[in-house]
Amino acid sequence: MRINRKRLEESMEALGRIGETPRGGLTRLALSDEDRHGRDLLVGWMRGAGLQVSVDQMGNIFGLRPGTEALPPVFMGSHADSVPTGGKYDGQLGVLCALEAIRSLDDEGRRTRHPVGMIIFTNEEGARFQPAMVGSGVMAGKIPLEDAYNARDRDGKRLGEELERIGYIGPEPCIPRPMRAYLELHIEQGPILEEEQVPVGVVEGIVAISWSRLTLHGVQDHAGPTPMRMRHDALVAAAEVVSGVREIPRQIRGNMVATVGRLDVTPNIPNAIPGRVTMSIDLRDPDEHNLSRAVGMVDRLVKAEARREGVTYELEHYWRVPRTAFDAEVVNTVERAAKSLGCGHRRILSGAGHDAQYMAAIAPTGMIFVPSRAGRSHCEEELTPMDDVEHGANTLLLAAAELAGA
Ligand code: HGY
Ligand code: MN
Ligand code: MN
Repeated sequence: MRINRKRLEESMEALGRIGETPRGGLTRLALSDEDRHGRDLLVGWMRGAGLQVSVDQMGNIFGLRPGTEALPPVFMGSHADSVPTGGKYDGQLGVLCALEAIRSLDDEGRRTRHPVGMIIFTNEEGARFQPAMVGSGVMAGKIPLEDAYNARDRDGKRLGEELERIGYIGPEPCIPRPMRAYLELHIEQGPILEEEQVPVGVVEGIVAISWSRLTLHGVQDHAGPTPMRMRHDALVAAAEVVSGVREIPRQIRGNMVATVGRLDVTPNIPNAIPGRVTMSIDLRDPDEHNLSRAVGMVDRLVKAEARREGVTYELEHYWRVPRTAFDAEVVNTVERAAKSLGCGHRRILSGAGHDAQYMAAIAPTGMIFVPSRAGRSHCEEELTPMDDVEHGANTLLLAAAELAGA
């Protein structure tokens, strides 16, 4: 049993055109018009494949192919939203490979004991509305639905209203549901598989993640007449914090990563001393204890730099996802599927968060990685060669078929 490579490639091209950037990347932000357009296209394909389609309160979209017995389904899934000027593989590849696996079961006339389904999760990226992985987080009971609805984007738009606006607030409760297993195919977004020339990553788990939001309040003033001795410059304090955050992984050693990806300056003009700066702080480590130590180091760093510059601040560690281990039986099933295809494979830990991280809290979960060209992702250069996509998709098909009792 194999997937239909040509049909998969055509679906990738068609979906990839929705939100395509001039440089061939993708901007399809959660709950934007492009996201609605992509969702509509996917729902049309899911219905065309004979799936029973439903939508829950968070806009997560479910498609179900009946089994021969009324057993908990095997779900495959991922997300269809992207980061700004991102790539055409992050998330959408997993959704399309899930659909292709289901279509291939039909082509082969295969019945499965367990129903087989697919899920498209809302707002996995956390680019427009923070935090990330919100659709799966609410479903896993880790993020309250009201908190998700109250998240606001840069323009102050509320997630709940945007979900209403695009017509994807569904009637189904966004709560855990019985699952035989959850499987997610995703690009590695790092360099390991390509460096080792291995097409399939058998993902054993995901690192722990912490997101913080820092607001520094200085004294907005004129850039000319204000003597240096009088200044309380929020951007100078922020610059020290950015450098200090970059130093933390070196001090912690191990495999920590730290990123300040977002920085907003007010009033952000040449001739005013910045009065306010907000910034994001993203810390990740396979080791929970190291991550907690690093969060403490951020607290001390911000306190010291604020005092030095004479500014005040609010620092909120608002999102924490624990180091996640996937289900051994599912991981072994993925490995056996890759082996049966004769594909090179290796076990690997994910440095990126995924909806599977929350699904692991409510169902036996595993992931399949395919290589990223030069390890690049969250950029328009994101690419996975079609041969690798095919190996990954076939691994997904065989693993899902085995778990579903084909
Ligand atoms: O942040 C992440 O790791 C994912 O891309 N949302
Ligand atoms: Mn992703
Ligand atoms: Mn991503």
